[in-house]
Amino acid sequence: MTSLHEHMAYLLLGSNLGDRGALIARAIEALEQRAGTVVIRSALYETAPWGTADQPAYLNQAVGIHTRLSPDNLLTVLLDIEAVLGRRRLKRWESRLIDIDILYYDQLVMTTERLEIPHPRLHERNFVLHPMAEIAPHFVHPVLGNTQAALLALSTDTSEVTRYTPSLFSR
Ligand code: A4P
Ligand code: MG
Repeated sequence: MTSLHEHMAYLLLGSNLGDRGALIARAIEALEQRAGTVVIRSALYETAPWGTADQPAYLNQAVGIHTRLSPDNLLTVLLDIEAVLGRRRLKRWESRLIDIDILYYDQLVMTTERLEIPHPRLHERNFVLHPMAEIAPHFVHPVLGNTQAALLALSTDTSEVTRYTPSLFSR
């Protein structure tokens, strides 16, 4: 289940429905309680929907955590946090209010039916590369061999990503 050693995992949080900033904040609190210690977090970014145009804008945030959970157990915890937050808020919506993806887990490369690490599409997505280049510019992608800063510089994604400043009232 859990290992003796701590691992470094990078996660991406995203929300495009409901009170996006509050959902991401609550997901990070849940991560602290159930997955490990959040050791670094990016700014919040407001990002154009990638893949489908007719969706509201996302907020995305990347975090680095120290965890003793295996990748598989970490995923189980993330899916449960998604379910708890989604269910509690707006159960009538079909879309998920909160998405938590595993981007990296140490320098691990794995593919199972349930889990692919590194996340297979991360290098094509400015909404991942901007926050990752902010918090871990020198971290090397274990398959592509590029740093996060280099992946961002090489990205051909044209979708818009801007730093998001929540209003003082919603902090
Ligand atoms: N899974 C496999 N690998 C992983 C991983 N590394 N991390 C499996 C997390 N999960 C992983 O996930 C479906 C299953 O993927 C999980 O149960 C797990 O077994 P999901 O999050 O329910 O699927 P999804 O998100 O609907 O589909 P997909 O194709 O994974 O979508 P993405 O890639 O997650 O993209 N635009 C902006 N601007 N910001 C966003 O955050 N997100 C998406 C979703 C699309 N466009 C976006 C954003
Ligand atoms: Mg996901």
